[in-house]
Amino acid sequence: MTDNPAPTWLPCGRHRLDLSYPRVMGILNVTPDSFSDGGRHVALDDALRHAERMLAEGAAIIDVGGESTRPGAQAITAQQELDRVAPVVERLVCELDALVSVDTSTPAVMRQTAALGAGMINDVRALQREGALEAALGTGLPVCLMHMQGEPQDMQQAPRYDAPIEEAVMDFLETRVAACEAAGLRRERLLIDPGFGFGKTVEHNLRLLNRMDRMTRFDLPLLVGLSRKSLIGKVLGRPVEERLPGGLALASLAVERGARILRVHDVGPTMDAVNMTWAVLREGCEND
Ligand code: 7PJ
Repeated sequence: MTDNPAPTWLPCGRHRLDLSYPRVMGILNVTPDSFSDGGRHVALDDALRHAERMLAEGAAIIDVGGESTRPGAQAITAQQELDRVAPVVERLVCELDALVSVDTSTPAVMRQTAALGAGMINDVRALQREGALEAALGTGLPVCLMHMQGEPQDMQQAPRYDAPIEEAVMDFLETRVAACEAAGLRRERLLIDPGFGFGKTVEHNLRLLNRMDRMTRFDLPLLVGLSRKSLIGKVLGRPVEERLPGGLALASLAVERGARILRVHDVGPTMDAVNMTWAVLREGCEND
């Protein structure tokens, strides 16, 4: 098994996240469609119910995202993003006492959701937007730094790298971790994510997962998002609603390669896959 000496406890606002074993992060998308006009309150209640179910199934974190980062997605304003995300964060914190992570690159969203009780920042742009580093620093919350090449609008248009993909990703993350530390963000507050599907071909994604054990040299908690992604569709020829078995295989491999947080849509099945994988890895470890 991959020994990952990353810190065991991560302080996340009012919560402390135990990372001595792999944890599951449930995805809660607050998309524009679900928040149109009169459906707003219904959609908010639906989102809360979905989060409640993911928590009951064992999710340690609920990741709330208001800006679509899917390939080809269009940009939205900070206010639009805040209007989508803030009411959900507030209710998740107050009504469910959930550990909420906010999937955002927007400084104002980081600041305001932290004030509402969010416990983690998940930034697919690794705090590269203007003012994001300072905003994240001001919240005192842990931040997940993800690798992405390009922007969602164009990242999947023939992505290519001059170095082997795992080297390119690790170089980028090393640079971002250094920039964060230079700005005063403590290393104990950082997590890293190779960013599967973000400016990467199927071959890049497969190779990156296969060599992901190398990323444990950062001694930082490793977060991965593979759930329902198009690499599963492309390898298996499955539409998005039939990608769970493929996703569970990837989740299991990711845990073996050192992942400590799995960002997924299907919390219950992923818990079983992860816990089963961990039982085997831990047994091997204890008998050494
Ligand atoms: C990821 C994410 C990921 C992190 C999305 C999708 C696209 N955040 N946000 N890692 N993916 N940290 O879920 O298909 O892989 S949105």
